[in-house]
Amino acid sequence: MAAHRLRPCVGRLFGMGPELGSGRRAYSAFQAFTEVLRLPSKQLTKLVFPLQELHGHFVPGSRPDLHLNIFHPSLEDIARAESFFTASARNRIEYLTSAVRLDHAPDLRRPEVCFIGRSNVGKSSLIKALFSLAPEVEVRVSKKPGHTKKINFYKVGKHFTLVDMPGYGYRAPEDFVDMVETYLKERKNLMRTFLLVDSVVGIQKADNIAIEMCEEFALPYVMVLTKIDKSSKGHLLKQVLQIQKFVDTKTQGCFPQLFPVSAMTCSGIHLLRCFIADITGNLKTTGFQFS
Ligand SMILES: Nc1nc2c(ncn2[C@@H]2O[C@H](COP(=O)(O)OP(=O)(O)O)[C@@H](O)[C@H]2O)c(=O)[nH]1
Ligand SMILES: [Mg+2]
Repeated sequence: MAAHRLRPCVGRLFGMGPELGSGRRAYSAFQAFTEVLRLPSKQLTKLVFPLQELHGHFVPGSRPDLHLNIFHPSLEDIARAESFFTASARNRIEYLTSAVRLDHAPDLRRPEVCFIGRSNVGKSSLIKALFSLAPEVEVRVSKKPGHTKKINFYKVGKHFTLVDMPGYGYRAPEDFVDMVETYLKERKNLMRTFLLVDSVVGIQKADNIAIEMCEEFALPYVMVLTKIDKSSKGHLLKQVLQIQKFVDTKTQGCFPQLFPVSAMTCSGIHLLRCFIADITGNLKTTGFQFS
């Protein structure tokens, strides 16, 4: 299936030639933050802080309203966060179980974060990219794209659980509302919902289902913009500004800072790992100006 074809964080990185962008060495090269730290600063910013890099492309003095520094951890904090996502005998990262209804969900004391979004927005690919330091984890993808009908739970050591929700929109399972709505409304250990929006097309009608749910249940949620490698810089800038405006003017519970990512180039993945480790209470970064 399509998601299998996408090897996270490979290729097109920094516009590399094919000899660098493919092959095993390149595949592993930027997974580990120690390698990232060796990059020249411009490339490091592009990989680790994609929003900041985009911001640098605005005409000086135009003051676009992007929030860049609400969560802005140090490189040391990002490196620390990585340990939570690195599988070892003492930090087991694994697929736990699937559920079709909340009463089938594991009763967990650990904090939980979940990922929701339209079918094909890139949920499974993002989860794979987040888990690229734990390559044994089997990220469940449905045989046909957009057909994830179950809520999938992944255990990240003793620290937190990451939850992949069924996609909505095109061919969404009929009982989607039952499943997702009940989960969002009633899951006691849910710390944050990550709402994925495709950066190529921006917020679509179907995305409003999830946005309205999060707003209605007063959930704290975060907008993650996927597939940022696919657009030209100009197109991406336009979309990001539009989405930022939407968040600023139309939402209450949405975290004001956007998280652009690419599962393909690994852009934004290290920062997102750090944010997850932080909001689940594991990291205690100095990255928040306020929370
Ligand atoms: N170029 C690019 N393609 C992506 C990215 N993330 C996902 N895709 C592709 O988008 C399609 C849907 O991805 P998938 O993760 O299965 O979406 P899901 O239905 O939300 O789980 C697949 O063909 C992926 O290869 C990305 O960051 N960049
Ligand atoms: Mg999926």
